[in-house]
Amino acid sequence: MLQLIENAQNHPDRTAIISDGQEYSYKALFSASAQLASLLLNGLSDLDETRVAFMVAPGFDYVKVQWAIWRAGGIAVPLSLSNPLPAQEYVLKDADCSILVVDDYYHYFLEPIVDKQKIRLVRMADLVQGTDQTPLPDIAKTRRAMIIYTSGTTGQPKGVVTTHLNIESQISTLVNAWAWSKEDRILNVLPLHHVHGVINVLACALWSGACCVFVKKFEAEAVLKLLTEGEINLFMAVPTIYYKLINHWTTLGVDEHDIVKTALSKFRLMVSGSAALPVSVMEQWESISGQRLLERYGMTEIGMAISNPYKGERRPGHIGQALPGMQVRIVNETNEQVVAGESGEIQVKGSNVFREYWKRPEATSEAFTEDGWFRTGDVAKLNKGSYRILGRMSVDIIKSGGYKISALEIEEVLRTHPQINDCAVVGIPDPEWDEIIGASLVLTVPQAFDFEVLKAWLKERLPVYKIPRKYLIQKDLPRNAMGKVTKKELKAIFM
Ligand code: MCA
Ligand code: AMP
Repeated sequence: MLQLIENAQNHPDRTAIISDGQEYSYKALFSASAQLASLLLNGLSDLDETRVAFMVAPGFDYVKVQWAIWRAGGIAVPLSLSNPLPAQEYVLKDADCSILVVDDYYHYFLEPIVDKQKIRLVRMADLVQGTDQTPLPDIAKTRRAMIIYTSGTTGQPKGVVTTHLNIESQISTLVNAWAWSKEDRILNVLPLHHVHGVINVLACALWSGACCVFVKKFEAEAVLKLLTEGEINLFMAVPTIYYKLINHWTTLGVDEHDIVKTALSKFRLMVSGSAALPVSVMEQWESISGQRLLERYGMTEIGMAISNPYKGERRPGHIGQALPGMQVRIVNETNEQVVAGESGEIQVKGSNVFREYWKRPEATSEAFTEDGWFRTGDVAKLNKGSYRILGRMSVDIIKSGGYKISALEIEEVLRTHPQINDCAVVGIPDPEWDEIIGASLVLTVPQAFDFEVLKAWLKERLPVYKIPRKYLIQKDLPRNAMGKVTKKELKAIFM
């Protein structure tokens, strides 16, 4: 049996999940996921790595579906809750999903594309109490477990495939490094189609017999209130979320400041990651909450690789040391390891590292060196025993609100607009979002152009965080002698 699910049997009566104001025990999760697994199997003995997409709101039902897919032998493909239809369609098609599980709310949203995909639709409402439970298959841990879509230096997002072994390794690394225990109670505010929310928060909690409390969506006022109620002792978020919480805190009075500080200083741990944590945010948060944030570094393909220590110095502007079991090296352009203090690409090895990009053998082999190191594309240096991120190798990778975004993907969409002749997209530094997206446009008829109309047009094609926030109309894009757009120059114009 998978370790995560076996662990659940050690504490059947503990509360696993709190969502929509209701508490659900591990026993309830165990039995509800077995029932749903039977329904997914639909008479088969094993789903044999069938891709099962699911679009279910954060909460008990989400976890029930994830566990059911794994217990039935399928590959879990969590869909973003904010992607517009074309982006959902892309994932369903790219991952060759043959089953789609939806709750009623998302059913109506996805309905227009379900028929086209010839996919078996399972609605949560179809699961009536008392559904017969069939025997569930034994799952070898080397089997594929999950596909998470991530953007890269290719136009379209790629599916990152992890096995059960990868996932178990990613979880146990963090459970040990950050001293998780069954007494922990974490608040999840992160989307559940990315490693940060799925592994670091949810899976680590459930592996440990701890409790995961869900809110449907991040909202600074409500979240700060929940954090101060004394029920939660662990929190993990992207820097943008800490920035937004700090902003909200500034609107409160002195009495409320005292309440916040008293409550938050009792937390066991608060973690930041997915993007660089500005030193100013770390310092402000420490003075507000008494918590020195633990910054760590990871990636969809590798889980977490580098972390500041749980006990010991958490250095501002630094991501810490390699986590136990992870090998980390910094290499130069010729792929030779550099000495401490010199900068280069972070490369990583270890059982956390993913198996492949789904159906992309070339991209998979390009992502690894000949001797098996994963190339992260991030540039760092080792500074007095702690890694410090310096940036990314590709100017086409943008990080905004913790999301990784491909400039090329946005450019491809923009170029399909009838009034756009050419375009280039860059990330512009921003204190709240890390970067915001800037688009430089060469238009057919500049006079007749309306940005609000363009934004509405983009909203139907891209998730909200991929929509450019700044636009520049240019006669021509800046190019070098080879005709390549010089994005550094473009960035400078925006800034
Ligand atoms: C939304 N808005 C933005 C952006 N996103 N503006 C600029 N840049 C953006 N990226 C605007 C909207 O247009 C809207 O504007 C307003 O902000 C509110 O939009 P909403 O969608 O409600 O935003 P939000 O809910 O406040 O989102 C902020 C967020 C979210 C909570 C920080 O972005 C988030 O959940 N990020 C986490 C992503 C994550 O988990 N990444 C992990 C992947 P208006 O009001 O004008 O309409 S990385 C990973 O997993 C690796 C392994 C790792 O290391 O962790
Ligand atoms: P994703 O592909 O969405 O999993 O995002 C992974 C990327 O997030 C990494 O390659 C880094 O560029 C970035 N990242 C994650 N954690 C940190 C951090 N602590 N500091 C700077 N960048 C980070």
